Amino acid sequence: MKRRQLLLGSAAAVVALKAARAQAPREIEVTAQRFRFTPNVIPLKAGEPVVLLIRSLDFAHGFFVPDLDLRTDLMPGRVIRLAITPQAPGRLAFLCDNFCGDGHEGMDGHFDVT
Ligand SMILES: [Cu+2]
Repeated sequence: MKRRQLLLGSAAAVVALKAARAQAPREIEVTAQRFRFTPNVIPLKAGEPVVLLIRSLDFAHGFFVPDLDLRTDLMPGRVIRLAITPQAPGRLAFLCDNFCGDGHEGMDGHFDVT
C-alpha cells in the first residue's frame, strides 16, 4: 500500500513538472556582434511571453527596444535574460545603443509581432 502511494505521488509530480514546462516561456537566443544582431528579425506572437537570451560575442553593446521602453547592456561573457510579452501585432524595433564603432548606426533589427 505504501509503495503504491509512493508511485502515485511520483506520477503526480511528473504531471506537475510537465505542466510547469508547458507554461515556461519560449526562449530565444540572440547574439550581438559588430555590427549586427542574429537573428535580426524575430517573429513573436502577441500575448505570448518569451525570454530572450542575449549575449555579446565581442564588445559592450546595448540592446534597446524604444517602443517597450526596455534596454540592457550586453557584456561579452554574460547572458542577459530579458522577458517580454508583446501586447499587439506590429513591428517593434530594437537597436544597439552603445557606440561600438563604424557600423554601429546600422546595428538594429525588429520583432515581427503577429
Ligand atoms: Cu553599437
